[in-house]
Amino acid sequence: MPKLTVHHNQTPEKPSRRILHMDMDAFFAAVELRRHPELVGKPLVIGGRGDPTRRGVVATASYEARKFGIHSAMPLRTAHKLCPKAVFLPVDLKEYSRVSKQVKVILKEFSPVMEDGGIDEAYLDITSSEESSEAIARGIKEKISSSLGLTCSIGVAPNKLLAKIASDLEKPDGLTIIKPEDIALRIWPLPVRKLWGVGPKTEEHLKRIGILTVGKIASAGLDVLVREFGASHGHFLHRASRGIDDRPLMTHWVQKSSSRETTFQQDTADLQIITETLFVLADRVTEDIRKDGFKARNITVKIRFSSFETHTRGMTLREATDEASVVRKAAMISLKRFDLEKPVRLIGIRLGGLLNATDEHISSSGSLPVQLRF
Ligand code: TTP
Ligand code: MG
Repeated sequence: MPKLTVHHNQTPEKPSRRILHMDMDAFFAAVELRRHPELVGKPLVIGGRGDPTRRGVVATASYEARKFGIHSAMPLRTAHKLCPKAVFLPVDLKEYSRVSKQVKVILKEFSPVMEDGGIDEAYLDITSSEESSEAIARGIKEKISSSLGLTCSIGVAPNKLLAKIASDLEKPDGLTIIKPEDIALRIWPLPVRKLWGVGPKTEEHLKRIGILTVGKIASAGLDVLVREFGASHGHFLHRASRGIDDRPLMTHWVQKSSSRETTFQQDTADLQIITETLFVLADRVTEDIRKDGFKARNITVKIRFSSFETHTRGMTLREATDEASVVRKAAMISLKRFDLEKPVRLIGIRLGGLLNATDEHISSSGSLPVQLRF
């Protein structure tokens, strides 16, 4: 264990916070198990179309399947090789989103200050609650279990960084409370990757200079970290490894864009298939923004070729729109600007420059594209 002192009072003017992080256990798999109870206890893999002979990656795997080395982002085919007896199911995002919303409603009953961290996780600020952190965490776990039949893991700590690490420490069905004085014992022995902001590249770099644990970063010295990683990332690593994180909870996200994409079952150079697929995606993404009450000004088409080379072409409309016909037209103009000689692996469309459709200055559009981009 490195010898150093943690200064808990880096920001004495700020009273200490209690931040709770909740993350659902094997979320997609757990939701599937509710409607397929006969699969409980069996290795279960959720991904793509649920067919390991077709292209696709693992979205998640039940804890039983993880014992075979199966994990998120692994090709389904590899997962099947590792565990041929595993059951494979397709991804049903609609169902998981529905359950996700129910989870968030429950969380908000415990504190109105919530940051939505994604489909299966969220942060709550419980600083002003009279109840103990443990009582709140138990209350949330009980409510999620009794009303949704699902388990989650919770971490409570003085900030988001530590709360997120804490919720992961005793998964599944975990409850971990981290106080500043626990940092040396619970955080420093962890591998560097557990630290938010340390990706594979930083991990590799740290390894090269002999740093494998969070504690080693903490004892490395700011000058070394700045020399190796530059001022910004160096300071970040120095602070994060000491458990310092002043980031506030982001309770309101402003949606900036919405997108849809799909990978072809087989790479294709057939313009008709490409165009039809693009139109389906255009209709869907338009429906997405319309449901959320937005109109879009920027339309961008993305194409990944079989070589994995990826290009985008896009345009800006004079007026924002939520009409599928206008989006299709703009998508078609963008598509024509690609050099489509190589087979296409993936096609996607993004609607950006989103404006609230109820804004007065946005009139209903049927507008023609005015400005080409890229
Ligand atoms: P995670 O919370 O990372 O994973 P998990 O909930 O399945 O398992 P854990 O108990 O370790 O928290 O992600 C939440 C969901 O997001 C997961 O169920 C599926 C989806 N997901 C993907 O689709 N692709 C990915 O690469 C990852 C990491 C997650
Ligand atoms: Mg999870």
